[in-house]
Amino acid sequence: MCAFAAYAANVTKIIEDDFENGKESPSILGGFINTEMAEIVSGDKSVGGDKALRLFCEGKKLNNVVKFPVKNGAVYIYKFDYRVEKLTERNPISLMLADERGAPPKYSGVKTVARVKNLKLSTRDGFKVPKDEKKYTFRINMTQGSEIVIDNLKIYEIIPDETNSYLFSENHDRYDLFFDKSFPGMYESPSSCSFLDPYSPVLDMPREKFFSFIDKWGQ
Ligand SMILES: [Ca+2]
Repeated sequence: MCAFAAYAANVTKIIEDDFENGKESPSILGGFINTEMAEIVSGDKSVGGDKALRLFCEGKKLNNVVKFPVKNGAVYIYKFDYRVEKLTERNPISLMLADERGAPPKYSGVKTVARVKNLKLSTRDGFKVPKDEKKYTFRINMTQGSEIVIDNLKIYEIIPDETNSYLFSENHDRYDLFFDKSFPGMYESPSSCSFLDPYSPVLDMPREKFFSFIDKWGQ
């Protein structure tokens, strides 16, 4: 018997992979990984557990290692552990939404990892897909000459609904501090993808409950 209320927010697990199943790992079987640029490594080469995924890009023009279609208006949150093994003058990988031409939507940004070698680190962030008519993909791109081992890759999709859509403003200039009407004056809102947990109870909170300190005069 469950003592808690049923979880209602519209969250889908796209990938949750520790790569311990090797070539049978869900993200490889699911076709999310371009296996020409990826291989399973184990033992000392791993980042967590016995196995992890090494991504490399050796002189190939095509550098797109992860790509899947995303839904307009949805939010995608990713997390993973990593260790950079080979660095160039650029960031080893970049994560982005891309339109059909491969360009990021306005103000969506391109996320990277730390340019630090041989240290186990973690990252988390995400994107809001514009609510327009274009088709977008979520991509992880490799820089030529780079190598990185990743593990515990998690990507979640949140479809904002009538309860929680106030938490997710459209992409905007981060210096336009009054664009986000729910959180005016803040560079990062409490639902920023860099800290939001996809199973946070905040996603089940209507605006009136979240802003319980705001009285009927809006003060
Ligand atoms: Ca692992």
